[in-house]
Amino acid sequence: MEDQVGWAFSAVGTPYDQWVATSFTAGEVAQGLHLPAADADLDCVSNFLEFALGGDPTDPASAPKFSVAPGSAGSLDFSFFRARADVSYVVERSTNLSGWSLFSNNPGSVGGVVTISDTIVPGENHFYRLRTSQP
Ligand SMILES: [Ca+2]
Repeated sequence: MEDQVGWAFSAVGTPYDQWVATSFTAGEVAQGLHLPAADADLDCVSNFLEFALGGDPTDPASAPKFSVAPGSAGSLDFSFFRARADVSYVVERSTNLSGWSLFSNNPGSVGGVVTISDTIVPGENHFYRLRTSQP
């Protein structure tokens, strides 16, 4: 006769924790390379932004997944890959890098490239930033 006792469990945590489990080795986690503000592959994109934009945090060739480029006549296109349903994406715009205003809140669809167009105003600077957070 033989008795067996076993346990089955799965890791429970935030979606970021689950992403860490599939993106980093135990050795990398032990070194703290998995932390949201860290930049494990030294591509100047934080791990959390890699998570939000669908990047590979251990491959510097996978970034960046956002851009600003001329659009149709008289416009400028700001684009990024919206990878996650559980992340808030807020695009802000500034004309002077000190005062920022909301330009778009969670635009586009999850799993696709989001492009936001802005009208070019002659003689006016436009700066954009993407703020990502997890509720
Ligand atoms: Ca990175």
